[in-house]
Amino acid sequence: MAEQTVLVPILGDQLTPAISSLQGQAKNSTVVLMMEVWDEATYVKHHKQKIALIFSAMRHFAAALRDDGWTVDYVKLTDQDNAGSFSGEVARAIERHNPYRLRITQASEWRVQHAIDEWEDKFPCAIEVLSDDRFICSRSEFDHWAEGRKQLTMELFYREMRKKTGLLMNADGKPEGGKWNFDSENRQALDGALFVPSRPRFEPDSITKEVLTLVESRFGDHFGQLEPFEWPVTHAQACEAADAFFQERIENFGPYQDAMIFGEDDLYHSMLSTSINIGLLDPLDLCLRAEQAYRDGKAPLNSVEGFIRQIIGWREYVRGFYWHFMPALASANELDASRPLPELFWTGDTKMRCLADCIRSTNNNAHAHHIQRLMVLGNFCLLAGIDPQAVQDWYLAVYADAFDWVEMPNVVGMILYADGGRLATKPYAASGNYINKMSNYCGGCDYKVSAKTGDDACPFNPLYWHFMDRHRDRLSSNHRIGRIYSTWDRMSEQKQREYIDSAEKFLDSLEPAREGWAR
Ligand code: FAD
Ligand code: DLZ
Ligand code: SF4
Repeated sequence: MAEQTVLVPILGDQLTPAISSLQGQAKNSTVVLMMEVWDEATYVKHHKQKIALIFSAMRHFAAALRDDGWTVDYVKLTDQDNAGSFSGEVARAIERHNPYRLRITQASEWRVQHAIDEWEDKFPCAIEVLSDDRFICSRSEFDHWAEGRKQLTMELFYREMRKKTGLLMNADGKPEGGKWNFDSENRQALDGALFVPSRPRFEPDSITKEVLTLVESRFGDHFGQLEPFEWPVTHAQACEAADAFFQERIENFGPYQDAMIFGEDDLYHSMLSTSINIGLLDPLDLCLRAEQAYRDGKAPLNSVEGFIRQIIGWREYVRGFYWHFMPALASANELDASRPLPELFWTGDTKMRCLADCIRSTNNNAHAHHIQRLMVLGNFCLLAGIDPQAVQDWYLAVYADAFDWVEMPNVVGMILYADGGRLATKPYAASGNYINKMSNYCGGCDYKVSAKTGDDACPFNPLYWHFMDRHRDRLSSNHRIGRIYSTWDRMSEQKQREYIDSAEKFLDSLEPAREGWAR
């Protein structure tokens, strides 16, 4: 090793060979540091599959770097004097390697970046923090776009990203197909008989098997089923998963994006978020492949535009939004929601068939698809007035693709309206009708979706009006929602009372989660 050593810590979601911290580095003077640390695995008690995914992908990535000629100092969770935190491990590595400089790509999460910001004063070497160029929109670019805007409309941001990337843009500067957004074609319910090709599932190799044993022994009390563990853990596996999506499922991705079928966990979704978020797949590359599928006549525009919008629209937008509003975003609670998260979110023990199925999928796969997270689980949390901190902890803990920067705007802004409407123009509140329209859940449910009040009524029905009634002051002036109050006002006092009483009886029946599930 040359005298002028540079230490390059690579975090668990930076598993990209071209990560900015490695760009331009000479292999003979660089020590890559990778750390399995107790703090990261337990600051919330992540789903077992999530910990296994990160550790296994980290170990495979370290092996690939070594094969490519890099020196990698890999600290395992079980290493005897593991310090348990990023800062502790970096301190030990500095003693071991005596680097003159430490180079790191900005952490994706505020919590971790905050710790990195203290390294300058803590450590004897120079600290260089590089921006994460795997995102299409830089943090400063988002801040510039957001400046002076009261409402940060995703659709407008998305158009800027279309122009910036040229994706689905024509030579005359107009969007392909004459429209920016084909969402109106993407709301079809699914016939349960429709054939859905299953995604590739990856057998654990020896590295993953070792990690699975470690996770079971150290994190056995965390939520979720560990096996079967089938997530891609290498770039090659993630590419295979992406290939299968582009060959078999993207065609139907758009139309059935919001559909839900009991027991069907993937449908036509890409199931690529875990791979994208930890760096195994490049988001822009995926969008280019989606566009190619359209240009080659293999997928319709509504599917391809929808997929691209999720990535260069929503994904980039929530990341910019997160950094723009942190750290205040973490404690935002505009609707003063304070109810504890119910125990059923951890056990799935509920007669509500839609909730039970989404929680089953979450438990089995560390995954639920977007509309389940938004319109079943999220809608429930919004209507029941669950404390935003508890909801954040839950979503962060249970999903394998969950990192603060993407989970928090979706929870605080999109589902809970706790940011006061900066992200969403109105709360995504819905009664049982919506779920009935988009799924086959209600048919086999103990509750009746058609019943509005009473013990056998779908709980979403009275909860919807309870929510509207208790937030009247805040919401009635919202032009997208205000007219709902005319419907409420036209109801008899007795009907209104029945709604409120049914909702309160249901809310009173919810058992709060026992201590120790999330933290
Ligand atoms: P697809 O349906 O195939 O979509 C393609 C890709 O678009 C996804 O892989 C993802 O990268 C991106 N995407 C889609 N919607 C969003 C969105 N709203 N925000 C950011 N990216 C999006 N996604 C995460 O990656 N991590 C999270 O922690 C997370 N938490 C969420 C919490 C809530 C309350 C909600 C409503 C959504 C959340 N999402 C999160 C977004 C979305 O649910 C997941 O990205 C998606 O379900 C992942 O499955 P998929 O790869 O099959 O996605
Ligand atoms: C999620 C996670 C877990 C469970 N464990 C680790 C770990 O031991 N080492 C690591 O480098 N990263 C881990 N991660 C992902 C990190 O939490 C993620 O990289 C940072 O939070 C990014 O800010
Ligand atoms: Fe869910 Fe209500 Fe339908 Fe039951 S009736 S599945 S609780 S929406």
